[in-house]
Amino acid sequence: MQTIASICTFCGVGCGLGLRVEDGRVVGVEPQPGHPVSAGQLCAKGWASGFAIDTGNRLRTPLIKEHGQFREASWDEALALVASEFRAALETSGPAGVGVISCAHATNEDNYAAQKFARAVLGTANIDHCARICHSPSVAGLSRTLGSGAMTNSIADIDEAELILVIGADVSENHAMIGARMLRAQARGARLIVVDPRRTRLARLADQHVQLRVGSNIALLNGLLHIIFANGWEDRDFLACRCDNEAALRAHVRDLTPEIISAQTGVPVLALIELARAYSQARRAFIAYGMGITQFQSGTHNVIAVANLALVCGQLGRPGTGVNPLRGQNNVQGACDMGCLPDVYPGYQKVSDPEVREKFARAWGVEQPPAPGLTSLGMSEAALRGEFRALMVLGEELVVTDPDQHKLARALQALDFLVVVELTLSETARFADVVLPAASFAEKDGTFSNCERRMQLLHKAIEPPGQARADWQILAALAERMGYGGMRWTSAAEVFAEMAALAPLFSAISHARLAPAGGLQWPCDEAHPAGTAILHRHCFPRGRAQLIPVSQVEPDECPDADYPFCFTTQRLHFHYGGGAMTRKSPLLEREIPAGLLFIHPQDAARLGLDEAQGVRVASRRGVLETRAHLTDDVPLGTVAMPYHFREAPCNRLTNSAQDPISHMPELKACAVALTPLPPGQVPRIELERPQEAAHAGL
Ligand SMILES: Nc1nc2c(c(=O)[nH]1)N[C@H]1C(S)=C(S)[C@@H](COP(=O)(O)OP(=O)(O)OC[C@H]3O[C@@H](n4cnc5c(=O)[nH]c(N)nc54)[C@H](O)[C@@H]3O)O[C@H]1N2
Ligand SMILES: Nc1nc2c(c(=O)[nH]1)N[C@H]1C(S)=C(S)[C@@H](COP(=O)(O)OP(=O)(O)OC[C@H]3O[C@@H](n4cnc5c(=O)[nH]c(N)nc54)[C@H](O)[C@@H]3O)O[C@H]1N2
Ligand code: SF4
Ligand SMILES: [Mo]
Repeated sequence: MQTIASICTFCGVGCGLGLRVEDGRVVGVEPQPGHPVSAGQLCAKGWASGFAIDTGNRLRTPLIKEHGQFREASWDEALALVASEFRAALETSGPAGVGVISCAHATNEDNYAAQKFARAVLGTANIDHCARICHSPSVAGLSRTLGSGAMTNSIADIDEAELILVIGADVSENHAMIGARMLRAQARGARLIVVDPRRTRLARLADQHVQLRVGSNIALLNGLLHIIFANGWEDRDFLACRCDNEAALRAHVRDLTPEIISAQTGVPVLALIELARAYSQARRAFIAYGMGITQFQSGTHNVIAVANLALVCGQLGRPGTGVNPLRGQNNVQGACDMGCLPDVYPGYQKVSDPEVREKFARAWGVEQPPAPGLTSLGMSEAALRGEFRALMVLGEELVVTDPDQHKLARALQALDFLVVVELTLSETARFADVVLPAASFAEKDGTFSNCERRMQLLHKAIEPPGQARADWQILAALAERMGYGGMRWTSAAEVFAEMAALAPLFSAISHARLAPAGGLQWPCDEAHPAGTAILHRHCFPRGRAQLIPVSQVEPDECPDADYPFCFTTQRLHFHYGGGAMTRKSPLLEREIPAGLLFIHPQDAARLGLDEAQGVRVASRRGVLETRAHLTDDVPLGTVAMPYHFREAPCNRLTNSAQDPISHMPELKACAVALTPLPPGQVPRIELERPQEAAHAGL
């Protein structure tokens, strides 16, 4: 038996794994001792990684759909078909009518190849991935205020903090090893404050739980600034030396008294004052935030409001401080770093800059699209308008994870051609004309970037099942078919070297330098050969930081007489994303095997709804049935559902209203109506598949 060093394929913490291999199979998983992030530990999902790549239901050959049924095909036939369909779409509607959605579970090398395939082979700027519906507001908001959209500090900084402020993140469920670190820091004396409408496990253990109303983040953060300025608790030196626009921000919050803010947020005045004092007066205060900040139509402004608070209090650029967006997927930081976004090339070099376009045109030998492209939701909206024809999706379960499932299903139906590159026949793959089998993380070499900007090497432990290949190899083969010879790489290390030569942020990183375990944090270049643990120590990439006044925006859809409950969505520790990788594990599935609706016992009593009783949940966009779970962890008038269960797809209900800056949809708030099912009636499980519903015109 051999143990091969790898990195967990689930969340952005980036824990170090050892894959135990026997007879060409992964037979077990162990934590990497001494790993800089996980220090020899793993959460329940990490331990269950073997199931994520289980060969039981993995795709082994390409599939082509004929008369509504898939049949097996050779790589030769499948690639020829994909190439000819993309050519046909390009002829009819030009580069604007084709696009690629990349995969935040795949490696940096896969993601570099995906954006190069889009930009150099298809000649389109339409390239995006799930960061759109995750931390795109962080990229937009933090680049405007600080000049860089990633975590400013490192996970280890939690140990240095005197105060840890968690806003809109359920850390012990979703970034378990970071949650555990926060609790250890608290045990050593750090103060832990959680700002969340739900009483999460971490909130229950915190020194203060600030239970604000869903969607009232900006009101709360502006209210804290008012209190801080009114009491002279701001960091005057930091403001004077490092920030622009202080006067405008002061004027903006002058009238936002604690009484007004308390009425808007539902947080008592004294709790507001306690929080403002504790955060501003701590010597080192670390902010971590998540989807409770970003997944709103005001997502970018929510992020700006968080940055304003940290800047005004000078809680940046030092150990134990910072503004730290907890990136979600194991390699979502990397997919952004690699330029799988419609407005930036690898290393955040802007598409709108003619010199940058010229640089990539020269390097790749192909003229570059002149302007930023469509976002993922932009592509589906263009498909509904008949302006977008052919789409490649690499490992994203859009049908379960995008908002407004019926609308998304109609958009996929409206395409002339869909190719999905996946590990298994996912719900999204069922819509495809061609499905291509991808290698999982255990079956390829490459790198992942965790949420603290740490690039880490993973090693191929086993052969992929059947004819499956790494995403970059599939993209390179397709490029060749389409007459482009610029992707003839022979190894993942070679892909990485090409990328690093074009992206100054990563210029001193290579597979060889990453080989000793532990990884390197970018920026890592000639000036910082050992990487950078803390950003913005002496100055910001944009020089001085920009304070930007922002105002409270209510959710697009608020409860009313027809849809009287506020509906929000969340995650569960034992499941992941659309469920494709965790629901195969009997251990994880045993913990929570089905969808559920969390509702306050008083709301349930008013409706006559008992624990575990079936309930119909309807929004303006769709309806589903599931079971109620009564808990006062959710506030009165608000109900919550996890999004992992395709049989109870909460995204059938969610709203696709978007942030005008980042195009993030409002996944954290819409309005629903509830109707209890007769006692004893089992909720209708969604056996009907979304593509059949789309055919029926739903
Ligand atoms: N087990 C597990 N872990 C995961 C994932 C998974 O699917 N399963 N997914 C990964 C991914 S992709 C991501 S992005 C991360 C996400 O990790 P988190 O950011 O922790 O994700 P959520 O649980 O969706 O939302 C966080 C919290 O926001 C709160 N919230 C809702 N509305 C508001 C509001 O108006 N204000 C505030 N302050 N809070 C609000 C919710 O109650 C919830 O507790 O997790 C990663 N880790
Ligand atoms: N209502 C609601 N909806 C949400 C959210 C929410 O909080 N509420 N959160 C949103 C967020 S933050 C996110 S990030 C998205 C996540 O949305 P998705 O990215 O769609 O979710 P995952 O389930 O992580 O899907 C990943 C797919 O990648 C495949 N895969 C894994 N490794 C590889 C690989 O190496 N190559 C290829 N080709 N495929 C691979 C897996 O088989 C799986 O099907 O969901 C979003 N949707
Ligand atoms: S905390 Fe995240 S990276 Fe670490 S083992 Fe759990 S799922 Fe994997
Ligand atoms: Mo995410």
